[in-house]
Amino acid sequence: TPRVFSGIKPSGGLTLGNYLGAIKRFVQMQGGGFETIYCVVDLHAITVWQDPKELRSATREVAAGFLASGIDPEKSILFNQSQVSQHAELAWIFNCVARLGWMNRMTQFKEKAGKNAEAQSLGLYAYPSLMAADILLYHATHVPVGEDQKQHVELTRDIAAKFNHDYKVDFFPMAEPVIEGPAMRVMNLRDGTKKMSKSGESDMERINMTDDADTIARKFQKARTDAAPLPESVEGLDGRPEARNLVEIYAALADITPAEVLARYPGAGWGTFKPALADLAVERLSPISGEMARMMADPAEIDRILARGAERARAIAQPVLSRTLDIVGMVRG
Ligand code: AQP
Repeated sequence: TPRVFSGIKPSGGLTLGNYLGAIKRFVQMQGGGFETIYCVVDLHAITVWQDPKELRSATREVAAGFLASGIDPEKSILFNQSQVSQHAELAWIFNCVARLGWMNRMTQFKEKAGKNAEAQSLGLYAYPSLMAADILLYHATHVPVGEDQKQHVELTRDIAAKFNHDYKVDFFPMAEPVIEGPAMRVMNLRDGTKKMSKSGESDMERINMTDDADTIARKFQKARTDAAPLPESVEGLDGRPEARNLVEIYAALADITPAEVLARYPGAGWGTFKPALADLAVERLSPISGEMARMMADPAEIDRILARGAERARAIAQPVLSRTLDIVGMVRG
């Protein structure tokens, strides 16, 4: 059976971007003829500074977000990365396969590092190599990700191909990025040209999965837009990134197309559309945030689920790592 792997970094609380761009599709893939493995990638989170207490809490919050959105720990394997040490071990091998030139082309590093690349951790630079290990450790064939992660999945294919070529084996499969649907890139509410991020500066630029109804309404109300009303057709959204973003968020939440959203609100002004969007968001998110709050009140249950998931993950990962070490020529007793 085809195998899905994907992960989310506990570098803060979950956003609407993580939900629409990732978790919602993870849930759809579960039981859809795939074996599904989902990971809270805590080793990736520490590539930038994380306060230990906040990291622990964010790890549990992301896990609760998965579970509350419909990830069933019986149907999927759900765990946090650091409990399966094989990820870090395989990443080291891949650090020796990947080329510096490949890493230098990664746009996410350039965006995150900005002008200050010299001050970044070595881990942030090597991030894509750990991500390749995450995927290839399970011989995953399908990797559902947002548009922004596509380049990293392509690098994973390059690493797999070079490993297979150098060691003259046909061992690691070529993983496919799975990118589809509207609102795959949810943008910042204050600047429609930037993506909505967990770690963005201002809380007003994102919807957090734990925001209450009033906060969600206020954030959409204050979301930046131009003054023009909604256009008649989707072509009319060209050159209007903030308007496009709000229409696409509505579409993704309602499971309809952006054209259908515009047909539902012909020529509407923001005074009409923003409250409608806020109501829809609250309707869709509040059952999830309610369940997340319930789970977070008893983190022992979350920890048990993650530990059990890690045990199942190791059962797949260890044979793949052992075989890799054999191929590379490591002596093992
Ligand atoms: N704004 C977004 N729109 C659509 N998809 C998104 N994803 C993240 N933001 C958006 C998708 O969520 C998954 C998990 O992402 P991640 O947490 O591993 O890393 P990220 O993409 O770097 O997420 P953030 O929120 O921007 O975190 P920070 O601020 O810490 O860097 C991925 O599939 C991603 O595409």
